[in-house]
Amino acid sequence: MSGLGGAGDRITLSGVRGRGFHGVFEHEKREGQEFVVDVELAVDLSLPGRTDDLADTVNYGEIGATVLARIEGEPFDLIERLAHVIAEDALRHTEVDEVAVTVHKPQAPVGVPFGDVTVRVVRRREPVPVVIAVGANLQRGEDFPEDTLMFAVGALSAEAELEDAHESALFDTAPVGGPVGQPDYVNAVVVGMTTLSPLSVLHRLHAVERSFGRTREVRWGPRTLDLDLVQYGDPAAGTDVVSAREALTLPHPRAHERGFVLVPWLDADPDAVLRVGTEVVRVADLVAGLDTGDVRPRPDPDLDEGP
Ligand code: A4P
Ligand code: MG
Repeated sequence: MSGLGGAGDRITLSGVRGRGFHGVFEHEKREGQEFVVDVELAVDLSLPGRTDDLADTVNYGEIGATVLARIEGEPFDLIERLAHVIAEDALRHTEVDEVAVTVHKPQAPVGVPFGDVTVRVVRRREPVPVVIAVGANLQRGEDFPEDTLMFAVGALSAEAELEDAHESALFDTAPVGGPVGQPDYVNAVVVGMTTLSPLSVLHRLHAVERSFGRTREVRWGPRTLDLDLVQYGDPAAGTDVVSAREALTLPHPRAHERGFVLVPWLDADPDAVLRVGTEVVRVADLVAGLDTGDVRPRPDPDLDEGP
């Protein structure tokens, strides 16, 4: 389980200190005093553990600099407010699932002899919509791609902690790119809400891929299961995350031109919108502008084919 209540990975930076002017009294705003801040971040550290690459984790130097800027910056009346804005800053990092911030004010005007006074806040992300594209074109043991797809869609909701998840119908689609002669794909799209960070969602998708026997050999090559994070957040509300990093590219850079993503997505959510560069575009409009002849709804095996 991730999150500060669970047993997941953590980055902790404690004792960041600086002079600030926070407090309700006039002399506090005028003379200032010392504030000390501890930050605890719930972050999935499995990827940087494997890659040894700073780009795959949260740089604690950046966290420290932001905390110090808040201590020394705009004066607030309450340390509750200072803790809150520091937590909000931390959650802007795409790796951070949850944060705990403790603000110490050891020279606070308490009126009695005391050791320290602290405020601790714990903040998680607000739920945001996510769009996940699912594709498969290889048989795995006894399971045909459509079976793998159905199982994977079932596993996704729990693994990526999706609320209100629902999925599109299945579509048979011609392969785009990759080696000549690879089999047709079965594709679907799952939409739901999550409080996980974007990077955690992607790691969870990789875990589901692995549990269905996915190996990475040929780019755009045939696969037992491919899960892509198409969009995180709502571009219409400005809560979507845009990222050009190799480890996390958002929105998915090719989604806007791919019938095998857009047609199932429209089926799952007729009002869907996608960020394309600086524009926010209706998925229905993108589909209308595409030749989608090679994306066909899969016949329902329970229905009679008719005469
Ligand atoms: N990565 C970074 N950002 C993301 C993101 N938002 N979603 C990283 C998913 N992965 C992301 O992905 C390559 C690397 O991108 C990973 O390290 C991941 O962490 P991959 O899944 O290993 O490789 P891939 O799927 O072969 O490449 P890519 O670029 O994701 O290909 P696409 O665009 O997913 O295309 N034709 C049909 N008809 N149906 C299909 O489903 N799929 C593909 C794959 C090609 N042709 C297809 C279909
Ligand atoms: Mg992929």
